Amino acid sequence: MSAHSTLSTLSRQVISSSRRRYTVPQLSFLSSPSSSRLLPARPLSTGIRLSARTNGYLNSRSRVEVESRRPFSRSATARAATAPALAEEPEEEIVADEQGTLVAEKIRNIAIIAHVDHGKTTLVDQLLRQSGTLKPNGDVASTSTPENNDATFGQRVMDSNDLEKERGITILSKCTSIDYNGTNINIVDTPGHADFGGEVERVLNMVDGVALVVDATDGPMTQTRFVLSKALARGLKPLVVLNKADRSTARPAQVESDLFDLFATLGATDEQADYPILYASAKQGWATTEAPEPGQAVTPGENMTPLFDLICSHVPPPAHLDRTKPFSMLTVQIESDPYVGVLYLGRVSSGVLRVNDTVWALDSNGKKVGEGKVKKLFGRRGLDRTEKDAAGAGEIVSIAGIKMGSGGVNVTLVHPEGWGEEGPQPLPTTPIDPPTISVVVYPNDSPLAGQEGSKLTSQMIRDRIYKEAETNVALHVLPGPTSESLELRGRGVLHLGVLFETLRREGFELCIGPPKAVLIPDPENPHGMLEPVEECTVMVRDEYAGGVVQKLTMRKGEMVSYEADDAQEGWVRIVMDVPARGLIGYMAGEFKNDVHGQGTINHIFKAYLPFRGAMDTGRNGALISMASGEASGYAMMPLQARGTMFISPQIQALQCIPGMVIGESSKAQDLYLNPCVKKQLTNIRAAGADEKIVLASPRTMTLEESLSYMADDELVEVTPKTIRLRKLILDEGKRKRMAKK
Ligand SMILES: Nc1nc2c(ncn2[C@@H]2O[C@H](COP(=O)(O)OP(=O)(O)OP(=O)(O)O)[C@@H](O)[C@H]2O)c(=O)[nH]1
Ligand SMILES: [Mg+2]
Repeated sequence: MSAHSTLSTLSRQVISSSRRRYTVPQLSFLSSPSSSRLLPARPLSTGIRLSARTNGYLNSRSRVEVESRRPFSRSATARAATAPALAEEPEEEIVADEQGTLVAEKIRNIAIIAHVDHGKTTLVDQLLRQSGTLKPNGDVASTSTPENNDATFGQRVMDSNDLEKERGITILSKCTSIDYNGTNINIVDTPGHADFGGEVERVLNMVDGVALVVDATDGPMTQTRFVLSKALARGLKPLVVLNKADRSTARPAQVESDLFDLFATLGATDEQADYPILYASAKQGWATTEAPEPGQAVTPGENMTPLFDLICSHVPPPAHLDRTKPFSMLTVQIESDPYVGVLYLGRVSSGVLRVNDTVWALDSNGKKVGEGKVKKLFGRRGLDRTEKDAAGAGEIVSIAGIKMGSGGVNVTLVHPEGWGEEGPQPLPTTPIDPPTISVVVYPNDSPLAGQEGSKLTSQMIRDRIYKEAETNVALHVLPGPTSESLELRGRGVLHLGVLFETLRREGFELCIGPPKAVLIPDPENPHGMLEPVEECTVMVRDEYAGGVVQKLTMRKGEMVSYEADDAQEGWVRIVMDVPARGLIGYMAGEFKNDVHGQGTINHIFKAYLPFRGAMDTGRNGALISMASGEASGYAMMPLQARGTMFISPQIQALQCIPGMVIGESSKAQDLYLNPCVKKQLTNIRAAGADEKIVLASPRTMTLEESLSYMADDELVEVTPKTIRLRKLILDEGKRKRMAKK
């Protein structure tokens, strides 16, 4: 395509709308015939002015004032339905300079950050819809209502991989791009779960601003603090969206005040603390700058226009990046495409990159780790990739054609020439927080190994895990205690659990040891160790608070504060410092039972503190199978009195092996049982009816729950179809001998 030469003859040129589009394969159903349109959006309906004044609540800070130039009069029902219609009006087009790159002043790069479930992905959905980037499935303009709007467009479209859809959470950061009145806005949706904090840290490299989303009921939570502290440390100026303002429980005044305190505690500069606030409902598709009267609900806005405008006015364009220097870019993510192979995603840091340019890859020490000719260059439009001929500093692009031996993330791509005597240098990378949890992974040595999976050897597991560590920045891989094993370190059980879940779907079989906290030597005490301690915030109904505090104290937790929650009557907010190893078992299952489903628990890494000694997790002995074969209801019925079962032949036919943990005993000692006895059949007909077999429902555990539950001498055996909790040493005699030593 000779677009580059054509473009160079013109001083200002509208990017060709006939440019080829590449659709990300798994999302191809979302592309539409008219999607080559570059700019949707109606002309600006509002103008934004930032001004500082007292906000009427507890703190004095800035507020955005919007002068509405076009009165909206539609009803609330029509509000979300207008999203597709917004795109039908005349477009203002994005302009490129004579090199074919986007003008830096017309680019905005922003990350959406927040605590888990505060509505980041839902917000990105609305921005995609209302900018006209995401087209509805079919012609729905006349039938669309807020109620069916999600079905029309697809819900949380950015959560695109299988695990994300299943769990309803974001795991990987993802980038999308929309055009709004001539401005190209690149939006990065980030995960909110503490275990995926590394993902947030790495994408902050790529943006010039952040939208901090805060739930208007919950207020700032642990992960709000974490992501905000990372953004502030990078000198970014956040804008704040108080989301879920539609809920009747919203308490914007209190949340605003808490948020201001948080900014102050985290040492925000005056400029950063002068953040603008929007009140929004991502679900209903509106944002407004109008602060509610004290004690009143937020008056719903019309649409997301105030947020679009605020992004354009508050986030600085990447104009500070020098386009006259040679090209350089730090890679942030690796993507793969069935047609063009591996793609490296990042924001161009300097210069201009064109197709066919030669590029070197440098690791963080400046060593050359790869090179190649740029085969393809892609920008983004919604969920699709769009091909480009050139990209200038500030643009977020994916590059195909570079070959690297290993690595791929945090690698600097540079033009080899033009750097003077020193030659090309790597771009600085910000170190991210170290992992706190470690597990050991072994190949599957069970008698049933190889029946379900196809990838069994330690070499296959090793290769795959090392490959994962190249892109999963918070994952560290070390040699394990045996030659066949590996030690994996991650941010939490969920972080590692998601990796194992991915592996088993790829056909791997492996055995995973119990998660342990990563201990480090104490510099002040040559015989002591330091362990990671987490600040744990529990919101719970007051009748269950005592039980939670007791359990966390047993796990060496120390009380920081205990106070009634302002938001909900009858609830308390407890903050305790608990060693990370104490939370492993508790968070997954026990907490849910203790609070009868009425509570939340969140944690954030606090510090490495002196080891607090052995702890009692209160787990009883195990019910261990001593036979192999399929478990039978006939055998299990009388065994139920011994404790809680983890398996039930009435729910799932499961092969047992000797040494498998089939339940938790009601006593402290382990018990050996035979769950596989079959009723002997004779040819003599019994006079009476057979005894009816009634089994209690078993306690079924997910992979992460099993990891959290397991004891030190146990393993979780993971195969594509089965998760089996078992003893490390399957043979009873050998295990007892080892225990005595
Ligand atoms: N009432 C109401 N619910 C909302 C709003 N925004 C999001 N939700 C709901 O909140 C839940 C979580 O939304 P997500 O968009 O997945 O939250 P997230 O921040 O992306 O979550 P993670 O990526 O897992 O951290 C979903 O059930 C949404 O429907 C809102 O404005 N109002
Ligand atoms: Mg999300």
